[in-house]
Amino acid sequence: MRKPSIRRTCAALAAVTSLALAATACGGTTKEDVKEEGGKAATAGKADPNAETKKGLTVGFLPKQVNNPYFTVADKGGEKALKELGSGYKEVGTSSGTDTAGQVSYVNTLTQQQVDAMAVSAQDPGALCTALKQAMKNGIKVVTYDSDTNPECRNAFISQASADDLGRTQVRLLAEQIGNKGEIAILSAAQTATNQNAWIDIMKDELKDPKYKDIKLVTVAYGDDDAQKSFQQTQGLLQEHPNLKGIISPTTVGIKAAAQYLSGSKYKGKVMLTGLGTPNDMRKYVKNGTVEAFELWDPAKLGELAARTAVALSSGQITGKEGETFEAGAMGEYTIGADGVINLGRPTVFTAENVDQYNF
Ligand code: RAM
Repeated sequence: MRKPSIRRTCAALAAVTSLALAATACGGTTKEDVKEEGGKAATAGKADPNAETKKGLTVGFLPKQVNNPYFTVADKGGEKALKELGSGYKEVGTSSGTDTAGQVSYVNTLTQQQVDAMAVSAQDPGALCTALKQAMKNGIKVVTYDSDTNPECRNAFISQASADDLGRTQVRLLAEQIGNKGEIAILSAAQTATNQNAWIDIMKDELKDPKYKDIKLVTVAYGDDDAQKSFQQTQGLLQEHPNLKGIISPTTVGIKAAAQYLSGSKYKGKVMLTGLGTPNDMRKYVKNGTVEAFELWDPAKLGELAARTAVALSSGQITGKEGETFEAGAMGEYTIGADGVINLGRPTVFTAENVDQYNF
């Protein structure tokens, strides 16, 4: 993938924005110095946990994909929290989950608009880095949520749950459903997605455990978080692997499309499906016997934590360094972990017994 050079991006920035901002973004005087520390971007200066929470800030949300119901819920959580905190919210983004160039240009737009902070879910770990570093040079706080960039390209990452936990639990769920035996496949999102790739690496590691010696991962397919492509990929998986016993789809778009395909096919209830889905999308497939169990975190809480972290960073209460703590309203206190990662909590497993208790 072609990454924009600093010169090209700066020339583009100068062409569309005020000269002062372009000069700042391209190496002129900056509001604050950003230095790399411990593999992540941390702003110079010390955190003041007692600093007043600033009001009237603008936080821009840039999800992986705007028309994805998962991000609609997540970003609404961010909007609600910002309202409570007396700050403003805006959302920009691409409708395709594989439009990294589009994401780069939205980062630049938010920088030009001089937002105070941005919350970004990255389609690719490296592609946004130049643009995000320019944003930080302009004093804009950058948090990633859901899908990270390289750590030095943001101040903090709001992780939905530990990647380790998510990768291993999805394998355990499927292994149980297929009696620890048979061929399995993974139906992922975009091939570059940081979050899915992190989970898939852990799944492969989990599968090395001798207790899974009779399970064989035959392939990883990519549906790009596009419903139609994910549906077709599921169909293809079953045609190419007639002995397939189960599919893990760690994406809300993928698991829904796979469930839709299985539920209308002869494989319903025979080929097991698990992964990450929303209760609202999956309810009918759990009830009609296509799916036994799947998992997810509360996306609204993820968006809320991203917003609250962005405001805490902008208020100087935290800088993104490991060990700093901050109050996230009713969500309680959070501590920043290694590499600026903040974990939301543990995922919930949904089955026919509890799926009706959730509405997202
Ligand atoms: C999709 C996206 C998102 C992921 C969820 C589980 O909506 O790929 O990044 O976290 O699924």
